Amino acid sequence: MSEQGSVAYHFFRSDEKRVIEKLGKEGLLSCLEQMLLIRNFEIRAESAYFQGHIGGFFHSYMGQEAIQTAAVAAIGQESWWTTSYRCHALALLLNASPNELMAELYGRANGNAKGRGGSMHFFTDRMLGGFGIVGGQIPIATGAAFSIKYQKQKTVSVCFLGEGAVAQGSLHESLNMAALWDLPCIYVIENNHWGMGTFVERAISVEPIVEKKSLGYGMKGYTLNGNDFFNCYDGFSHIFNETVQASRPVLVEVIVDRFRGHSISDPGLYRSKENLAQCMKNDSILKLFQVLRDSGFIDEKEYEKMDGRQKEVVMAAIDFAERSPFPDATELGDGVFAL
Ligand SMILES: Cc1ncc(C[n+]2csc(CCOP(=O)(O)OP(=O)(O)O)c2C)c(N)n1
Repeated sequence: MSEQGSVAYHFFRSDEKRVIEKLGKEGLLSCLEQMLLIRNFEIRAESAYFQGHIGGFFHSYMGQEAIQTAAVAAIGQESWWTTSYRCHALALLLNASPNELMAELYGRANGNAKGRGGSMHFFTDRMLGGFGIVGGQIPIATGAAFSIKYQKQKTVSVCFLGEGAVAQGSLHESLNMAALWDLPCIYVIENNHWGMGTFVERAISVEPIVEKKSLGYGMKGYTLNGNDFFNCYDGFSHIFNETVQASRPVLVEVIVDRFRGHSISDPGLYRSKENLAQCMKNDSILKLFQVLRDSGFIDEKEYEKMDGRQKEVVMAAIDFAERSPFPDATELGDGVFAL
Protein backbone atom coordinates (compact mmCIF):
# COMPACT_ATOMS: atom_id res chain seq x y z
CA MET A 1 0.00 0.00 0.00
CA SER A 2 1.23 3.49 -0.75
CA GLU A 3 -0.09 6.92 0.12
CA GLN A 4 -0.57 10.07 -1.93
CA GLY A 5 -2.46 12.87 -0.23
CA SER A 6 -5.09 11.35 2.02
CA VAL A 7 -5.88 8.41 -0.27
CA ALA A 8 -4.31 4.96 0.10
CA TYR A 9 -3.80 3.05 -3.15
CA HIS A 10 -3.16 -0.64 -3.67
CA PHE A 11 -0.81 -0.70 -6.64
CA PHE A 12 -0.45 -3.62 -9.03
CA ARG A 13 2.36 -5.86 -7.79
CA SER A 14 4.95 -5.54 -10.50
CA ASP A 15 8.31 -7.20 -10.92
CA GLU A 16 11.13 -4.98 -12.19
CA LYS A 17 13.35 -7.97 -13.01
CA ARG A 18 10.60 -9.57 -15.11
CA VAL A 19 10.29 -6.37 -17.17
CA ILE A 20 14.07 -6.09 -17.60
CA GLU A 21 14.21 -9.70 -18.85
CA LYS A 22 11.23 -9.24 -21.16
CA LEU A 23 12.20 -5.94 -22.79
CA GLY A 24 15.96 -6.39 -22.61
CA LYS A 25 18.53 -3.63 -22.92
CA GLU A 26 17.44 -2.56 -26.39
CA GLY A 27 13.73 -2.44 -25.59
CA LEU A 28 14.27 -0.50 -22.39
CA LEU A 29 16.62 2.04 -23.98
CA SER A 30 14.13 2.51 -26.78
CA CYS A 31 11.38 3.30 -24.23
CA LEU A 32 13.69 5.77 -22.45
CA GLU A 33 14.43 7.41 -25.79
CA GLN A 34 10.71 7.70 -26.58
CA MET A 35 10.08 9.34 -23.20
CA LEU A 36 12.89 11.80 -23.91
CA LEU A 37 11.39 12.55 -27.32
CA ILE A 38 8.06 13.38 -25.68
CA ARG A 39 9.72 15.52 -23.00
CA ASN A 40 11.79 17.43 -25.56
CA PHE A 41 8.79 17.87 -27.84
CA GLU A 42 6.75 19.40 -25.01
CA ILE A 43 9.59 21.68 -23.83
CA ARG A 44 10.43 23.06 -27.31
CA ALA A 45 6.81 23.36 -28.44
CA GLU A 46 6.05 25.26 -25.23
CA SER A 47 8.90 27.71 -26.00
CA ALA A 48 7.64 28.14 -29.56
CA TYR A 49 4.20 28.91 -28.12
CA PHE A 50 5.62 31.58 -25.79
CA GLN A 51 7.49 33.09 -28.74
CA GLY A 52 4.15 33.52 -30.50
CA HIS A 53 4.61 30.85 -33.20
CA ILE A 54 1.81 28.63 -31.91
CA GLY A 55 -1.69 29.68 -30.87
CA GLY A 56 -4.85 28.16 -29.43
CA PHE A 57 -5.00 25.50 -26.75
CA PHE A 58 -1.92 23.58 -25.61
CA HIS A 59 -1.88 20.89 -22.90
CA SER A 60 1.48 19.43 -21.95
CA TYR A 61 1.97 15.74 -21.11
CA MET A 62 5.15 16.53 -19.17
CA GLY A 63 5.42 14.34 -16.07
CA GLN A 64 3.06 11.65 -17.38
CA GLU A 65 5.39 10.15 -20.04
CA ALA A 66 5.81 6.71 -18.43
CA ILE A 67 2.13 5.86 -18.71
CA GLN A 68 1.45 5.97 -22.44
CA THR A 69 5.00 4.89 -23.32
CA ALA A 70 4.59 1.75 -21.20
CA ALA A 71 1.04 1.14 -22.45
CA VAL A 72 2.00 1.27 -26.14
CA ALA A 73 5.12 -0.87 -25.52
CA ALA A 74 3.09 -3.48 -23.61
CA ILE A 75 -0.10 -3.51 -25.69
CA GLY A 76 1.28 -2.92 -29.19
CA GLN A 77 0.29 -0.70 -32.08
CA GLU A 78 -2.48 -2.90 -33.53
CA SER A 79 -5.00 -1.85 -30.87
CA TRP A 80 -7.35 1.12 -31.18
CA TRP A 81 -6.22 4.13 -29.13
CA THR A 82 -8.10 7.23 -27.99
CA THR A 83 -7.28 10.01 -25.57
CA SER A 84 -8.22 13.51 -24.43
CA TYR A 85 -6.87 16.85 -25.66
CA ARG A 86 -3.58 16.00 -23.83
CA CYS A 87 -2.63 14.02 -26.91
CA HIS A 88 0.90 14.92 -28.10
CA ALA A 89 2.61 11.90 -26.53
CA LEU A 90 0.20 9.26 -27.80
CA ALA A 91 0.52 10.49 -31.38
CA LEU A 92 4.34 10.41 -31.14
CA LEU A 93 4.21 6.89 -29.69
CA LEU A 94 1.91 5.73 -32.47
CA ASN A 95 4.35 6.88 -35.13
CA ALA A 96 3.15 10.32 -36.11
CA SER A 97 6.34 12.17 -37.02
CA PRO A 98 7.56 15.06 -34.86
CA ASN A 99 7.60 17.12 -38.09
CA GLU A 100 3.91 16.65 -38.91
CA LEU A 101 2.91 17.23 -35.28
CA MET A 102 4.97 20.38 -34.90
CA ALA A 103 3.64 21.66 -38.24
CA GLU A 104 0.13 21.02 -36.92
CA LEU A 105 0.86 23.09 -33.81
CA TYR A 106 2.10 25.84 -36.11
CA GLY A 107 -1.18 25.59 -38.08
CA ARG A 108 0.59 24.65 -41.32
CA ALA A 109 -0.86 22.95 -44.40
CA ASN A 110 1.36 19.86 -44.04
CA GLY A 111 0.50 19.37 -40.38
CA ASN A 112 -1.01 16.18 -38.96
CA ALA A 113 -4.55 17.53 -39.50
CA LYS A 114 -3.61 19.94 -42.31
CA GLY A 115 -3.38 22.75 -39.78
CA ARG A 116 -7.10 22.48 -38.98
CA GLY A 117 -6.96 20.80 -35.56
CA GLY A 118 -3.99 22.15 -33.60
CA SER A 119 -2.80 20.71 -30.31
CA MET A 120 -5.95 18.86 -29.22
CA HIS A 121 -6.77 16.82 -32.33
CA PHE A 122 -3.75 14.75 -33.30
CA PHE A 123 -4.50 11.37 -34.87
CA THR A 124 -2.80 8.39 -36.52
CA ASP A 125 -3.96 5.22 -38.31
CA ARG A 126 -4.64 3.55 -34.95
CA MET A 127 -5.33 6.65 -32.86
CA LEU A 128 -8.90 7.78 -33.26
CA GLY A 129 -8.02 11.21 -32.01
CA GLY A 130 -7.38 13.58 -29.25
CA PHE A 131 -10.72 15.02 -28.06
CA GLY A 132 -11.44 18.49 -26.67
CA ILE A 133 -14.71 17.59 -24.97
CA VAL A 134 -14.02 16.09 -21.54
CA GLY A 135 -15.14 12.45 -21.80
CA GLY A 136 -15.92 12.77 -25.53
CA GLN A 137 -13.48 10.02 -26.44
CA ILE A 138 -15.02 7.41 -24.11
CA PRO A 139 -18.02 6.36 -26.26
CA ILE A 140 -15.75 6.37 -29.34
CA ALA A 141 -13.34 3.94 -27.65
CA THR A 142 -16.29 1.80 -26.58
CA GLY A 143 -17.49 1.66 -30.18
CA ALA A 144 -14.00 0.63 -31.28
CA ALA A 145 -14.12 -2.20 -28.73
CA PHE A 146 -17.48 -3.23 -30.15
CA SER A 147 -15.98 -3.42 -33.65
CA ILE A 148 -13.11 -5.59 -32.32
CA LYS A 149 -15.58 -8.00 -30.75
CA TYR A 150 -17.85 -8.00 -33.81
CA GLN A 151 -14.94 -8.88 -36.07
CA LYS A 152 -13.62 -11.45 -33.57
CA GLN A 153 -10.18 -9.81 -33.45
CA LYS A 154 -7.67 -10.61 -30.72
CA THR A 155 -6.95 -7.09 -29.65
CA VAL A 156 -8.31 -4.28 -27.47
CA SER A 157 -9.42 -0.68 -27.50
CA VAL A 158 -7.54 1.56 -25.07
CA CYS A 159 -9.13 4.77 -23.81
CA PHE A 160 -7.17 7.34 -21.78
CA LEU A 161 -9.10 9.92 -19.78
CA GLY A 162 -8.37 12.30 -16.93
CA GLU A 163 -9.89 11.82 -13.47
CA GLY A 164 -12.01 14.93 -14.18
CA ALA A 165 -13.87 12.91 -16.84
CA VAL A 166 -15.03 10.43 -14.20
CA ALA A 167 -17.86 12.85 -13.38
CA GLN A 168 -19.12 12.76 -16.98
CA GLY A 169 -22.20 10.75 -17.92
CA SER A 170 -20.45 9.40 -21.01
CA LEU A 171 -18.13 7.33 -18.80
CA HIS A 172 -20.96 5.62 -16.95
CA GLU A 173 -23.02 4.97 -20.08
CA SER A 174 -19.94 3.48 -21.77
CA LEU A 175 -18.87 1.33 -18.81
CA ASN A 176 -22.38 -0.03 -18.42
CA MET A 177 -22.61 -0.97 -22.10
CA ALA A 178 -19.06 -2.40 -22.22
CA ALA A 179 -19.76 -4.56 -19.15
CA LEU A 180 -23.13 -5.74 -20.48
CA TRP A 181 -21.73 -6.62 -23.89
CA ASP A 182 -18.33 -7.97 -22.77
CA LEU A 183 -16.36 -5.46 -24.83
CA PRO A 184 -12.53 -5.65 -24.78
CA CYS A 185 -11.94 -2.07 -23.70
CA ILE A 186 -9.24 -0.88 -21.29
CA TYR A 187 -10.33 2.43 -19.71
CA VAL A 188 -7.29 4.18 -18.26
CA ILE A 189 -7.93 7.05 -15.87
CA GLU A 190 -4.77 9.15 -15.64
CA ASN A 191 -5.28 10.65 -12.20
CA ASN A 192 -2.98 13.68 -12.01
CA HIS A 193 -5.05 15.03 -9.10
CA TRP A 194 -6.17 18.23 -10.82
CA GLY A 195 -9.04 18.89 -13.25
CA MET A 196 -7.97 22.36 -14.37
CA GLY A 197 -7.62 24.03 -10.92
CA THR A 198 -9.97 21.71 -9.01
CA PHE A 199 -8.42 19.10 -6.72
CA VAL A 200 -9.76 15.59 -7.30
CA GLU A 201 -11.19 15.31 -3.79
CA ARG A 202 -13.43 18.31 -4.45
CA ALA A 203 -14.77 16.87 -7.72
CA ILE A 204 -15.08 13.10 -7.39
CA SER A 205 -17.29 11.63 -4.69
CA VAL A 206 -15.41 8.41 -3.93
CA GLU A 207 -11.76 7.45 -3.91
CA PRO A 208 -9.72 5.48 -4.76
CA ILE A 209 -11.70 5.84 -7.97
CA VAL A 210 -11.06 2.49 -9.58
CA GLU A 211 -10.92 0.37 -6.43
CA LYS A 212 -14.41 1.59 -5.55
CA LYS A 213 -16.05 2.12 -8.94
CA SER A 214 -14.98 -0.99 -10.84
CA LEU A 215 -17.04 -3.14 -8.48
CA GLY A 216 -20.20 -1.27 -9.44
CA TYR A 217 -19.80 -2.33 -13.07
CA GLY A 218 -18.74 -5.90 -12.33
CA MET A 219 -15.34 -5.12 -13.84
CA LYS A 220 -11.83 -5.85 -12.73
CA GLY A 221 -9.92 -2.79 -11.59
CA TYR A 222 -6.19 -2.08 -11.35
CA THR A 223 -4.18 0.81 -9.94
CA LEU A 224 -0.76 1.65 -11.35
CA ASN A 225 2.01 4.03 -10.31
CA GLY A 226 2.45 6.48 -13.18
CA ASN A 227 5.85 7.61 -11.89
CA ASP A 228 7.21 4.09 -12.33
CA PHE A 229 7.71 2.84 -15.90
CA PHE A 230 8.18 -0.75 -14.68
CA ASN A 231 4.95 -0.81 -12.72
CA CYS A 232 3.08 0.60 -15.72
CA TYR A 233 4.65 -1.80 -18.24
CA ASP A 234 4.15 -4.90 -16.11
CA GLY A 235 0.61 -3.81 -15.23
CA PHE A 236 -0.44 -3.03 -18.81
CA SER A 237 1.04 -6.34 -20.07
CA HIS A 238 -0.99 -8.26 -17.52
CA ILE A 239 -4.17 -6.24 -18.17
CA PHE A 240 -3.84 -6.59 -21.95
CA ASN A 241 -3.46 -10.39 -21.80
CA GLU A 242 -6.36 -10.69 -19.43
CA THR A 243 -8.61 -8.42 -21.53
CA VAL A 244 -7.90 -10.31 -24.76
CA GLN A 245 -8.47 -13.69 -23.10
CA ALA A 246 -11.61 -12.77 -21.18
CA SER A 247 -13.05 -10.20 -23.64
CA ARG A 248 -14.14 -8.12 -20.66
CA PRO A 249 -13.69 -4.39 -20.08
CA VAL A 250 -11.23 -3.27 -17.38
CA LEU A 251 -10.95 -0.07 -15.39
CA VAL A 252 -7.44 1.19 -14.65
CA GLU A 253 -6.36 4.16 -12.55
CA VAL A 254 -2.83 5.49 -12.90
CA ILE A 255 -1.62 7.84 -10.19
CA VAL A 256 0.69 10.52 -11.54
CA ASP A 257 1.62 14.21 -11.35
CA ARG A 258 1.63 16.73 -14.14
CA PHE A 259 4.61 19.10 -14.16
CA ARG A 260 2.78 21.99 -15.76
CA GLY A 261 -0.49 23.84 -15.29
CA HIS A 262 -3.64 22.44 -16.85
CA SER A 263 -2.85 24.22 -20.10
CA ILE A 264 -0.22 26.66 -21.24
CA SER A 265 -2.28 29.61 -20.03
CA ASP A 266 -2.50 28.20 -16.48
CA PRO A 267 0.39 29.20 -14.18
CA GLY A 268 -0.83 26.60 -11.65
CA LEU A 269 -0.91 29.01 -8.71
CA TYR A 270 -3.14 26.59 -6.77
CA ARG A 271 -0.14 24.28 -6.23
CA SER A 272 2.69 25.06 -3.82
CA LYS A 273 6.30 25.22 -5.06
CA GLU A 274 7.18 22.52 -2.53
CA ASN A 275 4.52 20.17 -3.93
CA LEU A 276 5.75 20.70 -7.47
CA ALA A 277 9.39 20.16 -6.46
CA GLN A 278 8.40 16.93 -4.72
CA CYS A 279 6.55 15.74 -7.85
CA MET A 280 9.55 16.50 -10.03
CA LYS A 281 11.77 14.44 -7.74
CA ASN A 282 9.63 11.46 -8.74
CA ASP A 283 10.19 12.12 -12.45
CA SER A 284 9.64 8.79 -14.22
CA ILE A 285 12.33 9.57 -16.80
CA LEU A 286 15.02 10.03 -14.16
CA LYS A 287 13.84 6.94 -12.33
CA LEU A 288 13.96 4.80 -15.47
CA PHE A 289 17.42 6.17 -16.27
CA GLN A 290 18.66 5.31 -12.76
CA VAL A 291 17.50 1.69 -13.03
CA LEU A 292 19.03 1.32 -16.49
CA ARG A 293 22.28 2.87 -15.27
CA ASP A 294 22.39 0.55 -12.27
CA SER A 295 21.78 -2.39 -14.63
CA GLY A 296 24.81 -1.31 -16.67
CA PHE A 297 22.75 -0.48 -19.80
CA ILE A 298 23.63 3.23 -20.03
CA ASP A 299 25.87 5.77 -18.30
CA GLU A 300 25.46 9.52 -17.70
CA LYS A 301 27.28 10.52 -20.88
CA GLU A 302 25.25 8.19 -23.08
CA TYR A 303 22.08 9.48 -21.44
CA GLU A 304 23.06 13.07 -22.24
CA LYS A 305 23.78 12.07 -25.83
CA MET A 306 20.40 10.34 -26.10
CA ASP A 307 18.67 13.43 -24.73
CA GLY A 308 20.67 15.62 -27.13
CA ARG A 309 19.62 13.47 -30.09
CA GLN A 310 15.94 13.90 -29.21
CA LYS A 311 16.43 17.63 -28.77
CA GLU A 312 17.89 17.74 -32.28
CA VAL A 313 14.94 15.78 -33.68
CA VAL A 314 12.55 18.31 -32.15
CA MET A 315 14.60 21.34 -33.25
CA ALA A 316 14.54 19.92 -36.79
CA ALA A 317 10.74 19.60 -36.47
CA ILE A 318 10.53 23.25 -35.44
CA ASP A 319 12.64 24.21 -38.44
CA PHE A 320 10.36 22.09 -40.66
CA ALA A 321 7.25 23.77 -39.24
CA GLU A 322 8.67 27.25 -39.66
CA ARG A 323 9.49 26.56 -43.32
CA SER A 324 6.06 25.04 -44.03
CA PRO A 325 3.29 26.95 -45.82
CA PHE A 326 0.04 28.04 -44.20
CA PRO A 327 -3.14 26.48 -45.64
CA ASP A 328 -4.50 28.33 -48.63
CA ALA A 329 -7.36 30.57 -47.50
CA THR A 330 -9.60 29.18 -50.24
CA GLU A 331 -9.19 25.62 -48.87
CA LEU A 332 -9.89 26.32 -45.21
CA GLY A 333 -13.31 24.63 -45.32
CA ASP A 334 -11.94 21.41 -46.90
CA GLY A 335 -12.15 18.40 -44.58
CA VAL A 336 -13.96 20.42 -41.92
CA PHE A 337 -17.31 18.89 -41.03
CA ALA A 338 -18.66 21.60 -38.74
CA LEU A 339 -17.87 25.29 -38.86
C1 LIG B 1 -17.75 18.61 -21.45
C2 LIG B 1 -16.67 19.57 -21.04
N1 LIG B 1 -16.79 20.27 -19.89
C3 LIG B 1 -15.82 21.12 -19.52
C4 LIG B 1 -14.72 21.32 -20.30
C5 LIG B 1 -13.63 22.28 -19.86
N2 LIG B 1 -12.49 21.50 -19.39
C6 LIG B 1 -11.45 21.26 -20.21
S1 LIG B 1 -10.30 20.31 -19.48
C7 LIG B 1 -11.15 20.21 -18.04
C8 LIG B 1 -10.59 19.45 -16.87
C9 LIG B 1 -10.43 17.98 -17.14
O1 LIG B 1 -9.53 17.41 -16.22
P1 LIG B 1 -9.11 15.90 -16.28
O2 LIG B 1 -10.20 15.09 -16.90
O3 LIG B 1 -8.66 15.49 -14.93
O4 LIG B 1 -7.91 15.84 -17.32
P2 LIG B 1 -6.46 16.48 -17.28
O5 LIG B 1 -6.60 17.84 -17.90
O6 LIG B 1 -6.01 16.52 -15.88
O7 LIG B 1 -5.61 15.61 -18.13
C10 LIG B 1 -12.34 20.92 -18.15
C11 LIG B 1 -13.32 21.02 -17.06
C12 LIG B 1 -14.65 20.62 -21.52
N3 LIG B 1 -13.61 20.74 -22.35
N4 LIG B 1 -15.62 19.72 -21.86
